[in-house]
Amino acid sequence: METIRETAIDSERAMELENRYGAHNYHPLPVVLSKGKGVFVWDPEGNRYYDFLSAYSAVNQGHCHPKIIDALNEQAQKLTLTSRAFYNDILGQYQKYACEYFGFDKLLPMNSGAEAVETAIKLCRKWAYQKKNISTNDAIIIVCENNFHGRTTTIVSFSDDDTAKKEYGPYTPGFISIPYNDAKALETVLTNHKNIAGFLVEPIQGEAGIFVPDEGYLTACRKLCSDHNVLFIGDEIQTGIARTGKLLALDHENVRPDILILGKAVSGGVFPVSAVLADDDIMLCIQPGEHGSTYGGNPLACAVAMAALEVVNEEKLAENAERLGQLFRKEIRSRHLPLITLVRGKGLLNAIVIDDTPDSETAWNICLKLRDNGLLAKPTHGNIIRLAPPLVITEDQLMDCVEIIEKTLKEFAK
Ligand code: IF1
Repeated sequence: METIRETAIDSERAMELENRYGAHNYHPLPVVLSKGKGVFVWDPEGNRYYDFLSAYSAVNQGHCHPKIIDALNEQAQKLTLTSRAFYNDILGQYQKYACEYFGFDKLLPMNSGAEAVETAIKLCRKWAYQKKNISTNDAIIIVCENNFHGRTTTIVSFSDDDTAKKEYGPYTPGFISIPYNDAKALETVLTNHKNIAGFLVEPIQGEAGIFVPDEGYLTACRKLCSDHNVLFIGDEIQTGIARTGKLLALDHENVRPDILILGKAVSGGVFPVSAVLADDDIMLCIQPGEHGSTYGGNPLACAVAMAALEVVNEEKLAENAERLGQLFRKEIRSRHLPLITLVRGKGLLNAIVIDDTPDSETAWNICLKLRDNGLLAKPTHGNIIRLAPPLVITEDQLMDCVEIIEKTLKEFAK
């Protein structure tokens, strides 16, 4: 019988199949990955690369971390999915572990990050009608310009990125957009509108190009939300799970959100897992039958997520990200590399801004050369290259990558 899967196909065949049979909703860098371990990925021809994207910060624990894979394999032999029509023997244990881990009363389990963001929006609106007495269907949630919170129709409704938004109307109402990193702008909207339910914010704007707000911005927004009885909703899907040098990016300012949104590395890149955490007075605004999903809270996800979170503590990934992030930015800055106008970031979530226009091909072409030199990265918008390795990277590996970046930029600048 012909095997369904063509074993050991080469890169060319893999790209040919994807281009022929796959939707063209991405423009991947021309490299094919067939194996991953720790900070490394390999193509079918056996070429090894440092992964400096980490699947957009989903693989913080490193590719195929043995502890997480073991948890997956063990649970997969027992029970993978029950739906929430019944209890199962691991969901409550995971919810307890995660609630104590992040310091909240309850956890609502979902699968993708966008689903968790949608859940947070629904929860915030419910709270507004039940607890803040905003008239039904009049709740407003404030978002920031240049946000990225996912790609559902409602989420792109409040995006200002035309590529993510155009031709997906009609759009969901109930959102006001304000400038990022401007607490005064938040105060103005809170003062001039009475139906504000929540403020949804990324502690660092990822897709926008790793924009780190001024020190104190998040603290000021937290206070404004408390003063105006508005829920502070922290989207830590990309910045959470030790990526920025603390467990959560909000921890750098000791800001506690009313609703915490997690995804990506909460499962170490092994399985789609996302979560919304909040205290009882908010979380219990959703009653049985009012929200859910087939896979949300499945036993496989719970086993994987618990292992992934344990790895963060056991291997001190936040401390490693903090120390090596400082080293990375210092090394890149001190070498005054050609074509780099600046390097910015926090922990191991960094980006270099390339000295060319956003619509130029330069950043893309630099990424092609980085690939040839054994390091995978991809531009975010235009001339910004995100550099975010798994948090298990060692100092020697990081310095090796700094050398690759220097070599590549010098070659490119010739
Ligand atoms: C793509 C980047 C984009 C996110 C934040 C929610 C979500 C994401 C802060 C939704 C997802 C991913 C999506 C992926 C590329 C990547 C990304 F910022 F990380 F680079 F697009 F902006 N909140 N970010 O970053 O989570 O539903 O994807 O699980 O869509 O191309 P998701």
